Amino acid sequence: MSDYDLVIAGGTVVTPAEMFIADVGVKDGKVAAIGFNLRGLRSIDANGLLVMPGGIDSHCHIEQLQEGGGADEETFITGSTAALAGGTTSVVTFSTQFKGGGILQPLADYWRRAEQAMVDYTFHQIITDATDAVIFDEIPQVAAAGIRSLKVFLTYDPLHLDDRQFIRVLAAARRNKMLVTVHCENYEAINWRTAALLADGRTAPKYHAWARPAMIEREATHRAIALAEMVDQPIQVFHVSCPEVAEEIARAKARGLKVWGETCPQYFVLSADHMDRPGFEGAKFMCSPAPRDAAASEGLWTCIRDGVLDIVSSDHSGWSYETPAGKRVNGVDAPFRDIPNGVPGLGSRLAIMFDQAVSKGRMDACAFVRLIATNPAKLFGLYPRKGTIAPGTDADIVLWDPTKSVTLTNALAQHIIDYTPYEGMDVTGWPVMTIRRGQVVMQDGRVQAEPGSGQFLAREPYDLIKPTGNVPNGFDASAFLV
Ligand code: DUC
Ligand code: ZN
Ligand code: ZN
Repeated sequence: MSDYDLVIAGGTVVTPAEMFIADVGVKDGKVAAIGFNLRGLRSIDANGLLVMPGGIDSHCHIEQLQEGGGADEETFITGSTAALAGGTTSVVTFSTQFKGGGILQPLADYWRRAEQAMVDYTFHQIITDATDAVIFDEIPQVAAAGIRSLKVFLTYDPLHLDDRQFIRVLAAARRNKMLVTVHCENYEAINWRTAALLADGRTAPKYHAWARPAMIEREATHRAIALAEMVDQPIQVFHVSCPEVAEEIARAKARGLKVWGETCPQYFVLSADHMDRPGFEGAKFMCSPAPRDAAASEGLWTCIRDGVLDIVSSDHSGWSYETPAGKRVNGVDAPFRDIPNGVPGLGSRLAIMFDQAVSKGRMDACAFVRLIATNPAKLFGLYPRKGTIAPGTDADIVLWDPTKSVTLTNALAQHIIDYTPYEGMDVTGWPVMTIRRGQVVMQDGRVQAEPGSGQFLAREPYDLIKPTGNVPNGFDASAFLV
């Protein structure tokens, strides 16, 4: 008799806390038991493999709506394919707002697109125009729909918010039990340096990094933290590029503030030098904040070990290199200012980080699991349904061969973007099977899942993002609709 629909037999189960050899029994899409000699209708031999929670990519841009119509090239189907190929089973993507418009209509349009997903999904709601209607009327409806995180940009035309608008978003999040995620770079400083660089004829992709040095990321991070402290609103600083910025988060954490930090694979394996390739080639590596240097990359490991940075997400962002609407939308001679930012990395996030973290001996597989699955689940209100392997959790599992060496190529990434910035990089450790809610959806690189088989992950209010209760003078200004 079979007690389980599926048994993953004899692998090394990796949880955020420990590693042990056991069988995992799956029933009705959930982990039902961890033990020995479990019997299932189907059994998968995981001997010699790591059995880890499916990755959660809590920051990726998939089919994001564009102003004037249309959407990013990466669709929910192609993005899901890349995710599942790379061992990621859940994503958090972005519903956006266009200045002068509301958030509910684009959210409805975006949600319809997301229903094609083959991974489980939820959204961050981007706020680019903090009008009374958005702040007092629409954000409460977004929260009620189960979307518990907002995203704001402190730079980028036409997305950026000024401090007053940012404070209003923080207060709205506090009232509606949401987390605020922040893109921290100083808008005016970037514009000023950009103008000077262009005036000096320095237009090539490498000057992208010159326009946005680390201190302008640090300044915005400091400001975001100070304003969040004033409102008593938890925040997560997105895509921290270097230790100098992470120091601001470390100081906030040391003072007991609810501030968390995310970084991305590109800040470990790319540097500003990549943007100095001949001709237009450097555009392939342009993202914001800009990758720094080898010392900064190495320093990020200390930030992770010290618990200052909590998450590694991809910030997957799709602009093909050869297509007219991609990186070269303004021509191959466009100044760096006019080249779209972002690098693809949804499918390669786990492989790069496993190689860097575990295969290169910087940390064990439990710590890796925390970075790519458990902490994203906890910080975005998906835990314990997602992010670990234990009885009652969704059976989102990646079987991982820790000894398999692979040279990364764009074809292996399985996204729609026509290049990967990681082309030719050697990694050790590779996903051989992905299981989503008990169903095998990737085996040996072949993704097999029905469009629309991903589920929307509605998020209830959760304890981690409760305010601390400390506001200046004991006066909670967020209670007033100003
Ligand atoms: N930076 C972002 O903030 N978003 C997408 C791409 C990028 O480089
Ligand atoms: Zn950003
Ligand atoms: Zn982003």
